[in-house]
Amino acid sequence: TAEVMSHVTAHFGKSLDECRKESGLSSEIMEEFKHFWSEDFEVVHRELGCAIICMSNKFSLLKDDTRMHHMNMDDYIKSFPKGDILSAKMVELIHNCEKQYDDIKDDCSRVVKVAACFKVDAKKEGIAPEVTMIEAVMEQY
Ligand code: BOM
Repeated sequence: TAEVMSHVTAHFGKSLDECRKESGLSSEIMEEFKHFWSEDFEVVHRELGCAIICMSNKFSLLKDDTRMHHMNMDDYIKSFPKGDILSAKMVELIHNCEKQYDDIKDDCSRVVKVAACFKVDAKKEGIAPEVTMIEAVMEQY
């Protein structure tokens, strides 16, 4: 659900600062990670893909081939309140997006495409949070 996704985003987003330098993601492109879900934020910058890789690595969410580690992602989502009702759907959506962009060799470019696809599909599924929902839980992390 969107509520659970707000918790995952609030926690995951905290690692952005640690990844800014190595990813080259400026605050002009993305001020805070919560804006990922904003209606008028476009998920297009290669640097955002690099940042998502760096952030995911903090939580061991990727395999050596820079694709999602299904079991670790499942465990990570389940660590949040009611995470068990989101985990399978989220892993499915991300994996479905990965399959669509598997031919892109550059890891950062591929991951930003996967992330954009995931944003669209999460909205379709009604599990995309509003930025205000993320703000409401951010202080818990
Ligand atoms: O193939 C690489 C898979 C990358 C997985 C991450 C995709 C989604 C990242 C953008 C959205 C984040 C929102 C919440 C935290 C997800 C872990």
